[in-house]
Amino acid sequence: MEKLKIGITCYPSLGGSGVVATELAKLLAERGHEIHIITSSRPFRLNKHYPNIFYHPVEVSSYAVFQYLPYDIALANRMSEVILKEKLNVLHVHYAVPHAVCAVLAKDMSGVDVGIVTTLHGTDITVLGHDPALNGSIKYAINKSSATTSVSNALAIDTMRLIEPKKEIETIYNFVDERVYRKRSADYLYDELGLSRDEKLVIHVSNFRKVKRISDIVETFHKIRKRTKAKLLLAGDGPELPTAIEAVELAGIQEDVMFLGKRDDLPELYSISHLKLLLSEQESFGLVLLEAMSCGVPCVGTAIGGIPEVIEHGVNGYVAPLGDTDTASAYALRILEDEGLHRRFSEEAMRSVRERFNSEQIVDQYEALYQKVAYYY
Ligand code: GMT
Repeated sequence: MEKLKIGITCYPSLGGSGVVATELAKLLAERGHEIHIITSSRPFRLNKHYPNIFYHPVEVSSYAVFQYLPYDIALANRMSEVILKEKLNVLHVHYAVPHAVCAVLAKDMSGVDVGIVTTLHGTDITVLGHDPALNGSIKYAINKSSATTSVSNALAIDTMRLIEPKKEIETIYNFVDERVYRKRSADYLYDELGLSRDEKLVIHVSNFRKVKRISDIVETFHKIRKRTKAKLLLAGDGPELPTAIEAVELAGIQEDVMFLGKRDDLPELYSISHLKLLLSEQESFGLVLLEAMSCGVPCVGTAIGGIPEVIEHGVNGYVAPLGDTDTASAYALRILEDEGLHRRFSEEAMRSVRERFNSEQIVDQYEALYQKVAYYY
């Protein structure tokens, strides 16, 4: 395929959409495309020099007259400069607000018919799509994009229902770098964290926001703990951390819950974990599920949003109704107490990542889309 010049914009420091955008940038660069990252700061996963990847920071000046800094205008301005200076063929923006709206403005400003690909990630539709102050601009940006993708079928359906765009939305699933997220030896963690080999390790990783329903995680674990020797590893940080600490204290299970904070060694943590819990009330995909599955960890999640597209119920994990911690803990115990089932689910989880969420195939899908919408000078 012809090598392209691709602009990528995402949130650089928060969440899975930035992670997916940055990992996509790296894999496209490895394939020889020239990638131009246009963001407010360097994405945290772009932590060293990568050949073929160039970074264009967006800077906004502060003036007394501004009540709010006009970041969106500065972003559109920068995008339009990069389109013209670098002769971009495609601009791929992750998360509709404000990135897709800015891309449309930037294209207009540049006067160049650059292809715009918008990828919807979740709350840009499921939360912001309900906001009357924003949903008109989201619809406009989708209609003006050359192509719009969504990270799950569930999110594509939600978008059609909520936003009613004129354009079709193609699902392109998220992926992980399988070279990083793979099962590996991490026995040193037992000593480092003071864990014992005869207990089951249940892990939850998130940004500890309300949608993650941390109290359900603690309640489910408490029910697991009543039946089997286990520890809950909580990795990540966010506004609901105090709620989690309170729930753990209330349940009196402080000895069995470890608050690990933000971690750089997730593949190692997954490699020693037996089960992952993700009991969110909203989740368009659940990238953390894929990261765990890629390391061979079976998952129990809620049957909402895109989670049932990632966890194949009864094949590599289970999905339980939202808020039903009895069912979630029963499924968890079934996996933890049956070694044969655990082994089968673990192998199926890794197979699923290899076959259904294979990074090579997913990058192929994005490349095919770019080829359809690219503008050639
Ligand atoms: O809105 C958020 O929760 C943050 C957003 C992000 O930027 O990480 O998460 C969404 O995008 C991820 C990557 O596609 C998905 O894995 C998450 O499921 C999705 N979050 C929600 O839908 C709540």
